[in-house]
Amino acid sequence: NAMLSWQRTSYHFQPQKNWMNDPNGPMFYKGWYHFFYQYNPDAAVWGNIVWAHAVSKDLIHWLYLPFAMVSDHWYDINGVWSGSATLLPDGNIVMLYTGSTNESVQVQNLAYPANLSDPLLIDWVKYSGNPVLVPPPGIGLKDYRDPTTAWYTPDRKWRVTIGSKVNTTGTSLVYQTEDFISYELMDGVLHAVPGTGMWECVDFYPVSTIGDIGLDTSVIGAGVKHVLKASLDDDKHDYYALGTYDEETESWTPDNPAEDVGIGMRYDYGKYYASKTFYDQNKGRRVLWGWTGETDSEAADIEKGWASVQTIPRVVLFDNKTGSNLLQWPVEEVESLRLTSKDFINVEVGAGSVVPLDVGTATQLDIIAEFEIDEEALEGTMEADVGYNCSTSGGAAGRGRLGPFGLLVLADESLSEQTTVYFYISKGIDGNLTTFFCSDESRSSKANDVGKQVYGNTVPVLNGEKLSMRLLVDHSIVESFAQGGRTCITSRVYPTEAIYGAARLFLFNNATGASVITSLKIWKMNSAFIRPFPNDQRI
Ligand code: DQQ
Repeated sequence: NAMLSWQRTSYHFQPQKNWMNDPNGPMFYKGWYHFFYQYNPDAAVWGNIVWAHAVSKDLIHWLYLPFAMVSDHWYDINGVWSGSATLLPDGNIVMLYTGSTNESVQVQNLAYPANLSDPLLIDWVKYSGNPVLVPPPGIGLKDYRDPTTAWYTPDRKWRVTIGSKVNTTGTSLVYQTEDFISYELMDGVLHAVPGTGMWECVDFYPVSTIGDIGLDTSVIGAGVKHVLKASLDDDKHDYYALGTYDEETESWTPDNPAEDVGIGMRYDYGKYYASKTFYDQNKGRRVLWGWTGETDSEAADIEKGWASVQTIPRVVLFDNKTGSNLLQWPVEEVESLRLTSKDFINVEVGAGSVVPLDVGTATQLDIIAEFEIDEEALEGTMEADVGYNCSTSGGAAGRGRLGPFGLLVLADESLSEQTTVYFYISKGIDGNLTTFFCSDESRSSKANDVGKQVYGNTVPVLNGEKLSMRLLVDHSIVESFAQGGRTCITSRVYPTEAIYGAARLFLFNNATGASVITSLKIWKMNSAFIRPFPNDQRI
């Protein structure tokens, strides 16, 4: 439907039509980034799930390939569900995925490339002895899915973890294998958190505490922490925690039990789910993929004929300044889409004002902005807005002493539509400041049948740091990163006025008691080439 075509993104990965969900099996192989994804070939709603496949040289421009795996055996006839790739030291590639069987039981299956000399890895073979794993005693037949990338242990065995739940306790089982065909279930679980429900798409990987580099999945030892991430089926958010992995007991312990998996930090406080990392040996980094679903109605998805986008892949690092969170930042390759830029230096935004930023059409942007709040106001203010909450304190329209201030993106000239991304500072009686980073969708669209939430959370700001944000704007998605990626928010929005040439950009400051000084650099972004692989160029 051409009328809804402005909602398509221009540089985010999405299929040409129909439904997409989780990222699967990402890897770098023989010069190509491979990306698989949950896909419905028949409709713009979830169902009939196959593994679709695309390749890229740079994680930005993509070529669609034929489906890698479809439902064609009793053990995956109800769906080829999520899974992960493991690159073996001998050059082989192992793909483990969940099949939903003819009886809708969740089992784990093994697949591998038919031809390792094909850099495109077009053909995949399912192991003849599938399934290789079935739900063990005590685990529900439908609570057993999404195997991780395997890691290699000092006792020369591979280990894989698979999310599940026992009653309402979310957990992840660990298996040991030498050949990916026969497995031994380990005694203890990797970890479990009461009340968190089914853990989908578990991810488990090391991060370096001593250098800004990515680590391959099997790295252990000094200078390493382990991240455990679960996608909570009950509330559809991706939660992570930092902790220590003990390969003897095969268990993981959170650094801070109050910030455990599912009750603490999220990768992203907006619309973001079923994410997965991989180690990119090409650039020595760990790259995170995450799925952003629609927040409009199913009827609208059917009408427009497609649903979902993937966020721009993010590099994940341990934040050794705070020591307590990750940093996520869009891969550097996205900067190759930057076209002309405009700088705005030391723009004063008075309390209660809106300042237009003349960048012309503002549908495809990369924005870097720094904010300094008036020192005197900051110091002169006594207690302010203790108990502030992005979602419940009135959003961008709610006025406090020291916020909100930030950007209005995907706005029309009259501001009848706007998506806001902002900081809000609250001050305790002890003088301590807490900074919030939020995104308000409540006026993002005149349409009634779309989700319009106010998202966000606190963001750590260290002494001497300016407030900073980076935004990637692409028609109907806004990815926002505060303080170098300590807190991230993805908004899926459906403007009806602020589209094409009518989309504008503004600064705003709704604080009652402080002005802010802002400096920005704003790039117009090119579109990415995302299209079928040209037949005649297949090797
Ligand atoms: N999506 C897949 C499952 C996974 C869920 C099915 C998460 O494997 O648990 O499409 O979105």
